[in-house]
Amino acid sequence: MSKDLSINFVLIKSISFFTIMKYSSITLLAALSLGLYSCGGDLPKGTETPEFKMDKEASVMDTVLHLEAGDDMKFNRTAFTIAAGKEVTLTLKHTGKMEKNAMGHNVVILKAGEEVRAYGNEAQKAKEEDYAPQSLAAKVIAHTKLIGGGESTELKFTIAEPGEYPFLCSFPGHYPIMKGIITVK
Ligand SMILES: [Cu+2]
Repeated sequence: MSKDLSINFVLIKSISFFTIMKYSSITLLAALSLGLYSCGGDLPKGTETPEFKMDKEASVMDTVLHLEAGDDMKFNRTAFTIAAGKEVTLTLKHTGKMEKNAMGHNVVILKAGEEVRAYGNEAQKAKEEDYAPQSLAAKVIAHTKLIGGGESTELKFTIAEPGEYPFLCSFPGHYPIMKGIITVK
């Protein structure tokens, strides 16, 4: 604004030269405001390209599921969408410091229709099997091992049938908070 005012002031003295300056400053301002508009996300109609739409669609499917949980007993994500019949990798990282005995985490993926609560209630009794007992294996698609602070583990699995597959951490008392859904499409 002050730049414009000074230009206007000098205009009185030397009109012919500063008329050019003034016009170029208007052009600059117009360019700047156009730039601001496009940053604001209010794009004019017709500027959304087909490529952009394709990217949006592709990012909906997860191919690697990165899960993290710390001593705060929470998963960093609770919803994933994967493609039916395609192998995916799930990684689990324990970002906390507590030991496996006190704050262990795992990921158990249940079959569609199984309940986190029902599974978690039974599984948490099976300390000697790291809370993923063989007796409940029929309800499970796959599960990671149980890990403590600073550890990581990973798991590869494929789900053929579309549906909603619940997952949980089956360490005692964790499943009411540490749970989520993997949607298979
Ligand atoms: Cu846990």
